[in-house]
Amino acid sequence: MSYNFTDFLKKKNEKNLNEMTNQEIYYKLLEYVKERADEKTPNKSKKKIYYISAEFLIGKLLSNNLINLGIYKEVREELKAAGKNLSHIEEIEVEPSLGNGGLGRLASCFVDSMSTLGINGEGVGLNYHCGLFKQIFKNNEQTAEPNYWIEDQSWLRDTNIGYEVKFKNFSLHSKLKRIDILGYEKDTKNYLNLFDIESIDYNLIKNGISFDEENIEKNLTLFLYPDDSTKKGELLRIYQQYFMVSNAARLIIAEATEKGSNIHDLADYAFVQINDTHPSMVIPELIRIMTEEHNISFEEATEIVTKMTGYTNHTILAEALEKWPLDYLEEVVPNIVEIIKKLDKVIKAKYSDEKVQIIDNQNRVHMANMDIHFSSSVNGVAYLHTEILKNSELKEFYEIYPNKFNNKTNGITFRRWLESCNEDLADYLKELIGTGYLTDAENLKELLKYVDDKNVYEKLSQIKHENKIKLKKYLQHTQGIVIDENSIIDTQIKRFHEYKRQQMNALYVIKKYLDIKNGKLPERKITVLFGGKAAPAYIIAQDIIHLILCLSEIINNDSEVNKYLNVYLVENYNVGLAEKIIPATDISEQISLASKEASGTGNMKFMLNGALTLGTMDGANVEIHDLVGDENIYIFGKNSDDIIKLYETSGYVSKDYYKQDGIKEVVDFITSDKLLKVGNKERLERLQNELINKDWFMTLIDFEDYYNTKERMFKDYENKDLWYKKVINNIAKAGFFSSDRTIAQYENEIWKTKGTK
Ligand code: 26V
Repeated sequence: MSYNFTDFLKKKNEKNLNEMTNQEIYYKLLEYVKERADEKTPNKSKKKIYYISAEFLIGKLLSNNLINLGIYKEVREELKAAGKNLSHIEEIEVEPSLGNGGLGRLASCFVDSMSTLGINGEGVGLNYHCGLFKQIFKNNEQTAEPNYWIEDQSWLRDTNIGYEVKFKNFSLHSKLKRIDILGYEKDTKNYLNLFDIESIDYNLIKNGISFDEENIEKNLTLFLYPDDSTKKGELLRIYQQYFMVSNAARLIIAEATEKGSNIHDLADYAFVQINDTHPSMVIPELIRIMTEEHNISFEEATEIVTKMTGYTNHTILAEALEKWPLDYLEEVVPNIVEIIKKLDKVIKAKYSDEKVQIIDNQNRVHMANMDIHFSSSVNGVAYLHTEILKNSELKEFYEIYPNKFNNKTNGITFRRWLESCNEDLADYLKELIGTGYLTDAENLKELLKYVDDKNVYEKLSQIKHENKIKLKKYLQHTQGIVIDENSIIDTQIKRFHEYKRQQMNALYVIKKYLDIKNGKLPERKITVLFGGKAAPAYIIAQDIIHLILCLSEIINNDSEVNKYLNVYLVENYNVGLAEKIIPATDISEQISLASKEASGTGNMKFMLNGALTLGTMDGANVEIHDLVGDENIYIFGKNSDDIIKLYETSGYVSKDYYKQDGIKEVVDFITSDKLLKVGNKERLERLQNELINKDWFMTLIDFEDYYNTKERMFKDYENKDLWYKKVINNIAKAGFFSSDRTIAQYENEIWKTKGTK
């Protein structure tokens, strides 16, 4: 029997709502949602999916869970009647920080979609106590603090499931914690399984996020991805990864055995999706357990494991593909090393090509290579990305295994990235086209019938304006940033990386600043928003952050300029901030160097929320372009074929571009007196030098085209009818990017769990 929140409080003999603080209400809502979730039964099928991932960037869960339970508006009304505001209560929730960026957010969208589609599929990962660092700006630089997100009461549920994990010199006992993953209006649910240890010791943390990296028994799940620029950091990461997959393997075998598996038939009971190479050791670990504990031959175990695993590649950057030194693995998990060596021997006997070997001639283990040989599916995350894997990065593998390679273009959950984050737009869409798009996103296409309707343009522009006001209030209250709701909002939010080219956007800001100083004024004020963290060991990315913070200081305080241009880098960008910034944005910056961004998923979120894309032909931008057509997207820059050729021929010389008119003065400004006055000389000089003399990610090659295309965008923005016609086209075509579509493809083409009994 369904009962509302007030009934729940009565049953528990709680105070009346109007006597409770927001904090108390939040905790009671947490209990209430958990109790309602208990009414749901687990998804069932003989075969179960284990989506193993080192990251799940789940975001806050309260409003999403209320939406999925179908009671968001009901609860809000109950609170309102008692004089309480649900959005204030949502603010109290601390956001878990179990991911870096796109990879972890994707995993979270996927577990939502698996539940919504009624697929028996769960996430498996680690419960990092301090997660990814909290970013704090001091003196125009990024500093890092631990993010203590776990409170006494949280979405985590304790279980009595735990396993012994053996390392070379000691063992650790794990403890499984779970978070309910409720499908959208479903009677069933799945779990996100997060393994942890009980002996975590916060006292190991010293200054900022530095900590005793050697005390594995007390630090294993303390932080997400510690610094891997040092040996100690790399070893800790190997400990984490093995701990994650060893537990996953135990869980898989326990659940399959419970259902009647004799392990020889394990592939009928389980399929493991390996999210990037972080969980790759699950392959040798499963083989080890089968051979050592279940009396299965190495050959048979290898065959079973190959059948029951699939590998997803999320990056083309060679430096980001994990290669663990064999002696590091020896130091941590010697039992696995024996299996990896055997697998390597199998491959060396078959293939002489050095590029496809698991262990290279420097004794490093190429985790992706092991995955490709010993899993049954290899997928990229957008059309272009998969093509580049097949034809260039992983060409030698594609020649051996043409049938293993497949594409699964990423997606996003519309429950969070529309229903929850942009309620006004979602309500308006329902008014126009009904609720069908909630369960079949392709129904958004029905919007096309309004493509010439000026009343719709007007309403969409009002909603955008309201969202800008909401963002303004939020940023003013939380960060002391006051944006102008009448300005055009131009946003780049994502991890800081040279290939994503935030530095190109910063150069644009400099040029605009110089334009304004020279009397060339924009028609409307422009607000450039940045958000993102940089890996603490990634110096150039820190320098780019520094440049942007310095530019904000100069520009926002210059009364001649700040009427026309504002620049802000929001602090500690996370899922919650994305949910507020995206609905308020007009221009979505997706400006990576073509061929380098595997997919991007922010691009999809912006499109769905009525922003237009300014982008290169990279990642999923290519598919956005295909769907909306040339006239509804602003594409600039060199294409991926040209860029790949330039790398092959070492044909890019940044200095040649630097010397051009219009670029030199912009790059020179980085070390101008104005900037040096507010900035750090060493950082600014290093960044400028990098741009002039190296520029590995070719910032300058696309600068002119970028500038001109952005100018064209600003001009088009002034023509409301033209702009909003494009906006409608974008929203209407966004259905393809629902993660429900992506997950349905994984299910139909790889996993095939449905109907297994
Ligand atoms: C890892 C590293 C490790 C150290 C060196 C620098 C570096 C740079 C990139 C990475 C990538 C990690 C994997 C990742 O997050 N990939 C992202 O996955 C998203 C979901 O598929 C996708 O949308 C993004 O394009 C892709 O960058």
